[in-house]
Amino acid sequence: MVQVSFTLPVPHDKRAEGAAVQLANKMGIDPAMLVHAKPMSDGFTFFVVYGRVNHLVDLSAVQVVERDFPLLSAKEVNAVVKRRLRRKLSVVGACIGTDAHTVGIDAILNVKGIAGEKGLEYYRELKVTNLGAQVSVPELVEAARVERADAVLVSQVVTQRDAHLHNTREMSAAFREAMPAGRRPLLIVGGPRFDESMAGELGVDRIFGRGTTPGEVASFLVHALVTEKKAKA
Ligand code: B12
Repeated sequence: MVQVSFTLPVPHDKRAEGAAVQLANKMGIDPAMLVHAKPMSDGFTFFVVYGRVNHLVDLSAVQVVERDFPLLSAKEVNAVVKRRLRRKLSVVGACIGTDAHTVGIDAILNVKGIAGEKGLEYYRELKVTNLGAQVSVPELVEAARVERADAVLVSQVVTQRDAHLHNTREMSAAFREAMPAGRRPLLIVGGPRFDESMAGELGVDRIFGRGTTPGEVASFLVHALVTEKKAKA
């Protein structure tokens, strides 16, 4: 049984309710029950429809990016950085392009964090520079250079006309042009509508999606910059 909601460009009346059920049937919901209808503004109605769907899903065909690094506590992250890196790990974060949605990157970086977890500023061995909203790519590259960034964290929430993809490609190309391979910071992007499997295609090291916690990001930083790097050396 599923429940879906949508808005149709029709004024609210019995005919509109019938249209909502008809649409639900065409979506494969059968029988479909209209459980809520509300006029939104002139000529628009919001609907909630509940019913049975007869399609099957194939779980084995679903592809996801699994976490391939251990989840560490803040104490463990600090201990590994201190012992193995012997200096603070520098992180520079920003929303790039015209994007002003800072809540996501702030959730990861600011002390207050999210979902009961403190953000990266809380980690004693991490040095965080949060550039905020609408940062241009040249500004970001320059800040990364000045701060000797080990990692650059970029947030992209607006996806209209694939802005998040264009901006990410522009950002990764700019870092590749400005810095030689061994000196380039780890490039991480995040936002609710990214496809986490596109990292390679976009030229970044990792993509984090909806519901990411600061602890996951800190653990990945340690894995990629300390544990894995030492193993390769
Ligand atoms: C708050 C908000 C705003 C605020 C932003 C305030 C601020 N300082 O951030 C204001 C009012 C300014 C705003 C403006 C606009 N907004 Co707005 N906004 C929202 C809203 C309601 C919530 C976003 C949010 O804060 N989520 C909470 C955070 C915690 O979640 P998150 O961003 O997903 O972040 C998590 C993960 O994605 C991940 N993550 C995110 N970034 C990163 C980065 C890294 C490095 C990592 C590791 C992880 C990570 O970790 C976070 C924590 O788990 C959404 C709708 C919604 N409910 O999502 C619309 C929404 C994002 N906005 C939208 C739009 C269209 C706009 C405007 C264009 C509206 C307009 N016409 O003016 C403007 C654009 C302004 C601009 N220049 O960017 C659309 C975007 C559509 C799209 N997909 O392109 C949305 C989806 C609303 C909608 N349904 O249409 N908005």
